[in-house]
Amino acid sequence: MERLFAQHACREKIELSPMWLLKTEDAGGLEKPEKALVPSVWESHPRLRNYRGRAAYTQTFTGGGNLLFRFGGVSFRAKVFLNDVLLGEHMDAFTGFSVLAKGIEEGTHTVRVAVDNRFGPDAALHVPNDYYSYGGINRPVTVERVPDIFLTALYAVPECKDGTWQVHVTVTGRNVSGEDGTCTVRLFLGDAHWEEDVRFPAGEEHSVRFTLSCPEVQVWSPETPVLYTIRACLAKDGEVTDDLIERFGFREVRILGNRILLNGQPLFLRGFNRHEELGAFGVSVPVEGMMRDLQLMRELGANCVRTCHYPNDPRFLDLCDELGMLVWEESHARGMNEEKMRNPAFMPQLRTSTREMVVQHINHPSIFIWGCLNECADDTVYGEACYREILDLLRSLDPSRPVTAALLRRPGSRIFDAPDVVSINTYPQWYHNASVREDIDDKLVEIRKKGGMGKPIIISEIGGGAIYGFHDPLGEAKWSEERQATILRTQLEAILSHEALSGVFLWQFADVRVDESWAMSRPRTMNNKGIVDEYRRPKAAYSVVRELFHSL
Ligand code: ADA
Repeated sequence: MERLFAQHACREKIELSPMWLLKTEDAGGLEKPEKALVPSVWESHPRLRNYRGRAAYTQTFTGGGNLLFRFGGVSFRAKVFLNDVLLGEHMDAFTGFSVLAKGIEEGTHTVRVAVDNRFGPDAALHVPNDYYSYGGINRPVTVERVPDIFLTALYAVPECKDGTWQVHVTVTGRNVSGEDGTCTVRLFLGDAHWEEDVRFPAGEEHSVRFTLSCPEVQVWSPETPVLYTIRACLAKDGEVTDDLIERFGFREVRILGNRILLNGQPLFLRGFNRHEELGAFGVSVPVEGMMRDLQLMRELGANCVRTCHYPNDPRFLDLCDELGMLVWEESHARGMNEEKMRNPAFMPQLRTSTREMVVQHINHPSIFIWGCLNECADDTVYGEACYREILDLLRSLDPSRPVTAALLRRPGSRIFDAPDVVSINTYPQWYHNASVREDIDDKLVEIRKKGGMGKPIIISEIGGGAIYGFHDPLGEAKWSEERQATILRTQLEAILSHEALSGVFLWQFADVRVDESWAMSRPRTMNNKGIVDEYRRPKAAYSVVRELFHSL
């Protein structure tokens, strides 16, 4: 199941067995090929827990025609072969991609995915980091049989104009034949339908736009997460040849002065930073685990989640749409200094991650803000230019949502004027001993002085660590559950009573694995700042957060 709803009513899907054959190629791997479930990361295999290298996943299936292979995510270099012919490649674990095999004869075929999670200069975003870069096919794979002209995207962006809702729809089709072709594009939304004859030039992708007026709709909100289904069809000589189904919601996010408005009402964000990771499953989180995380967050009184530091599985976003959980989604990049940002591969890969995130996730009503470039070199001239470019790219890809970036906790940022919402990561009481109120007030002075005056401000990270099960009778020792609970209480009380702030994302929801190079400052080679551990066992801070989030 790659989504929580069917994306096609008429396109033929070729069922692949979830059981693939995995063969590793480097030291520390398997001696013999073994069966492996897809999706999953190879680190979930007890012998591959620390394997960093190359591997191949193979699978046979029966089918033919134009075959579209869609990958939700491969961590983190992928090359896809059909019967040993290279179809395409992709870099980065956190966005989907597809490859097409044209005019394949009916029969039994072998698909092979060569995966590589070794670090290297060609991988500018996947670097040894304060989270783990896993190996494997981490999100679902589908194979579909498509006609020569088929649908590749359906965007539905709602707008409330003079009190009336409309939705701007873009339907994109691709013609993979050698000749221009004309199809009827039909759109269905509720009881209404629209259609237009469209010419698709040979060998190209072509889009057509509709603005649909929707006078009577139910608005999506965290309390009433009402979703609408829209279906686009292609028809030829009266017969439907392809279709694509998407879900969206009618809701509006606006910035008014220093407040973020959702459907005209000011938002106060109470949320968590959540890495896409669950215990031994690593970054390949089963959908049941995603749902449970969201249930825990709701139980804790949260209304939002930040997908630090990369785009998430669309199934997680589907669940957020369903449950009314607001999402800050950000493209991939964490903690890059100027040297890393100057890697020639950095900006091209970041642009791709940003573009793929927005075009793949634009329909999710739960996403209320786009983010980028967590704690990179926003205090240097070069870094500033990168931030400005990516924030502008986000705006140009989707003018309907505000943009932000979680900035360094040290002073000197050059870009407080650039985002629509200013977001700050700070760890008073954990990394430094300042009073929380004074620490935040100092930062507010700096933000206002340097171009952020009048904008909404969010604390995008704050927290402290605890090792699950480590108790200090005096409650004073760092890494004890008691000390973490005290720190979070002090931090949250200061933030929740601060009139100038628009919300907080606690760092972090659950403990996560980190790269070994971080081990000396990260006991257990984990980032232990979760209020639950990697298996979601609550620490003492859990009930503190629940009490304070619910007190609002
Ligand atoms: C930063 C960073 C996080 C994490 C955190 C921490 O704010 O954005 O990814 O590393 O610090 O735990 O120190």
